[in-house]
Amino acid sequence: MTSLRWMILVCFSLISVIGTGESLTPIEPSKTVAPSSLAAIIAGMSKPIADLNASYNKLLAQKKGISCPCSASVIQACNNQRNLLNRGLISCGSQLSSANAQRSSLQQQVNVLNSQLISANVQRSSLQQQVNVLNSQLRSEIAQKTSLQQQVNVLNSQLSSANAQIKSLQQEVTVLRSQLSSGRKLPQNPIIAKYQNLGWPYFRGSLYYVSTTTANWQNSRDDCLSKGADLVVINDAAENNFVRGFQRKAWVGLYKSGSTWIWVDGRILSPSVSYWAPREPNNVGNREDRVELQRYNEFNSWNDEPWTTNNYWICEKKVV
Ligand SMILES: [Ca+2]
Ligand SMILES: [Ca+2]
Repeated sequence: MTSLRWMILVCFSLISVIGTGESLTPIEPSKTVAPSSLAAIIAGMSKPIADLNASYNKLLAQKKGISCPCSASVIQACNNQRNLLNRGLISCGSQLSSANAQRSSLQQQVNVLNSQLISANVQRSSLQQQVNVLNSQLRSEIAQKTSLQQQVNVLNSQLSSANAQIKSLQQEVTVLRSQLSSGRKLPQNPIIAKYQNLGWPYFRGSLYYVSTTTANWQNSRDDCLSKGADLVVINDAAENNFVRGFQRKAWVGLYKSGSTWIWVDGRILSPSVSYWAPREPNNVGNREDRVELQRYNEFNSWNDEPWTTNNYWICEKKVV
């Protein structure tokens, strides 16, 4: 009986050692155990013993599971593969180092190119500024050329008129010479006669025309030129009084070039032969660059006026 109880205790101890995880209540040895109690204890051991067997079988299964299933040839193959992979790894490392070196070199090239790009942009900016300056100069020169061309056109127009007058005078000279050589009495100047017949009044060597319509300064002058004359040049007080007698607010042949007043025959206005109205010329709007006979009832009668104003006009044709 005592040995049986010790066997049970050993079993309990084994269960604890192999770690079934189940806890059993240890049975203290007793010197006085009744046979019925012992039978009950044995009966109560059935389940722990069954559990113990299950744990044993489980451990056996685990032991089989952790045993190496690989043969030597498989291990050798694995080692070969590992060596192969290691060599590949070394090769990759070498390529990586080479690629890093190339990347570093390329980065340096990129830095150099960026530096060159910055320098090129600075040069481009400088060149653009020079281009802007040159364009500005070009526009200014074109404007000057246009202005000069306009002046040339005016001068050409004056030249044409002068040439026409010269030709007319030459014809008159030819006629007069012919008459002189024939000993005939000189008739009245045919030019004076011709224009007086057209209604042009004569005054001290000039013939005059007063328009019956109005036009701007340039068109007025063009009309005079087409008649073999030009806008009137007022040479003195007597002539100023004469043209005032027409009682017309009319253009005369005086215009401004820059800040200088010039007559259409090219002479600069003399301050001593100027008959400006009070507070004139006042250049209103900074665009009054032509002269009209405005206050014709007053001796000081001139006014500066924009060339676009429509006025009557007075032509003068010198014949002496
Ligand atoms: Ca005159
Ligand atoms: Ca004025």
